[in-house]
Amino acid sequence: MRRLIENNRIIHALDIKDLDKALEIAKIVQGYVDAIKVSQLFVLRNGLRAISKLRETVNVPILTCFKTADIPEISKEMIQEIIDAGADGVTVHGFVGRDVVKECIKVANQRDAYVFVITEMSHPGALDFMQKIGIKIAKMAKELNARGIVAPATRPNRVGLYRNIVGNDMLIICPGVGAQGGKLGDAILEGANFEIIGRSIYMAEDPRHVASILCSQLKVRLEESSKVAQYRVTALARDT
Ligand code: NUP
Repeated sequence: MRRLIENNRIIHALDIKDLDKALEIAKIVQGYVDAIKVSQLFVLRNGLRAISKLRETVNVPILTCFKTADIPEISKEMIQEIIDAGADGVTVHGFVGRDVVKECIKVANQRDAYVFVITEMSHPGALDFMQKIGIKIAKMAKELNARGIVAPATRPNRVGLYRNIVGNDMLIICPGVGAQGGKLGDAILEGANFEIIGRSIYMAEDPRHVASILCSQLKVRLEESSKVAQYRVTALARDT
């Protein structure tokens, strides 16, 4: 399995219809992102084989977000199929409960793949039901030793709350930057490991250029804020 490395700290969500175009974009942006993520839509349109084709095209990990949410016996087989098709990581909904998440983690661990448990989604409707149970889901994910969670870049303050719950041993990946209104870097500054960006990159006229710009803007933002943080620490130290 390919490992996630915090280099550019961007995961590209490639929800594009045409497989050849998707492979082309994956190839040209891979130097600026740390993983490529595909959704169920990608497989519905292009077939399960498209995951391994994508994996053969790039060197970065391939994450899938099928948001598995069935009974344990079915969910675990779904996870198994997705990983066997070439995914380095999968997602499972947390709201379906402990038994499902536990089975999915077990199967993924046997194959050395990442499991991310979805806490609270990034769209406005997540406020209807999901947000109310998100913290409980994060606690469960930690207890079950999931590799990570998915949290909303559209609500960076929530990312901070989730980081406090899961501690530093778990990964937090955050969709919602760009097209959904999340600001580049906000989620990472609140404790996320990676931000997921889809349309802002693949719908651009020049996806490679946009990916490179986002990548350098994020680096600058993170460097500047660590300088600010250092400055504040020094300033506080002077006060004592
Ligand atoms: O809460 C979630 N929000 C979300 O947007 C969980 C997700 N998996 N996603 C996915 O992230 C969504 O399916 C899409 O693939 C990507 C965001 O893409 P974009 O809004 O940057 O185009």
